Amino acid sequence: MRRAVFIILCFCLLSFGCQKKEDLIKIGIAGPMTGDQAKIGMDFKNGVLLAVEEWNNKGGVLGKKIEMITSDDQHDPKQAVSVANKMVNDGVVGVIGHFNSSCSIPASDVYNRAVIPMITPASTNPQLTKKGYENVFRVCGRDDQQGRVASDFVINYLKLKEVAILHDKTTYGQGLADEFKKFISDKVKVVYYGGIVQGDKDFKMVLTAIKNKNPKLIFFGGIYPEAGLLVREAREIGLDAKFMSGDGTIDPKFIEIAGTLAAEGTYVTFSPDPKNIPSAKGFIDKYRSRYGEIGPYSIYAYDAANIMLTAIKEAKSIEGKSIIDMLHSIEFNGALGKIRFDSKGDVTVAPYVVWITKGGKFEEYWKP
Ligand code: ABU
Repeated sequence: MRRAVFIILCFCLLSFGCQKKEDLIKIGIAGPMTGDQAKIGMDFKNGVLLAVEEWNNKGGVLGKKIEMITSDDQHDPKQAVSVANKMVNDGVVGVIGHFNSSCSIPASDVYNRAVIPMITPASTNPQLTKKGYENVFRVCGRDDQQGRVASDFVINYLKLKEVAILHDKTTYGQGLADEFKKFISDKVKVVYYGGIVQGDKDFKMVLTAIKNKNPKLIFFGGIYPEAGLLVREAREIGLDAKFMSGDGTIDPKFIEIAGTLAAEGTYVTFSPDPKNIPSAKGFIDKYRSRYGEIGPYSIYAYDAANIMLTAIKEAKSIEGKSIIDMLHSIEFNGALGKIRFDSKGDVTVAPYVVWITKGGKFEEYWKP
């Protein structure tokens, strides 16, 4: 008898301290949790975890504890659809994710059919919110906005006349490269335009072709693993054109892969430094003491989770339509400041700036 009681007690402790499954509200978090973009996945996960723990410490939401369901999409669109279906079947009431636009866009079809809200912290391709889905939101800006700022910087600040444009053939990478090209083409000669394959390691052939065109700057639409290799290999073959990229490159891993010396002076577009945003201080201190330096999208994941949970609380419901309507109607006080969504699910303010790498770190450099 005593043995049976012991077994039951152990079972209860393992099951969220005797919390019954129906007493839990499930929130999905999806991104690249393994592989070469796993650093971003961890940043997402840590940001959401911090928010969920804060809510749970205050009693959860609607009187229920919050459970995080973490899904690894491996930055693969097919895997993203598969994990989206699994999370829907598992009963998530909202999803924070995905990271890659190439994953968020197909996964959004799944969440839309299931009438489940998704908030991506980082997918910037304009197509995501052009589909007319009411359930889709992002707390970051769009690539048409950062492409414009990048071109403004090259034309009016650097005053360059010849550039090369490269991309990684993904929805995000090519999309951003094309936005940059669209804005720059009137004033600047594009001496090279082409794509590389994500996951490749040796880019010396394409870099040699670019070197022969003598551009003053290479703009790359893509993510930090390839960006880091491109810069390292460009310097190795004596290609010393300036290097510029977008928000997919602003990660310490970029500098680690490129090497501090090769990475020095690289420009990237991203939102302003949260260290200068008073409302972000509490988050930064808590995150640092727990996980170390904040990643570029940690704070976006944290705000996305808080926004989702606030909408559930204000809607007094876990029904998808009610949460979605609430997300469209209220203004949120996030760590990043006030956040409001427009009718498409985009943030109403997306202030991109240019950052630079100096001495092995990124710092804010130029405002349009
Ligand atoms: N915006 C950074 C990279 C993520 C994506 O949009 O694909």
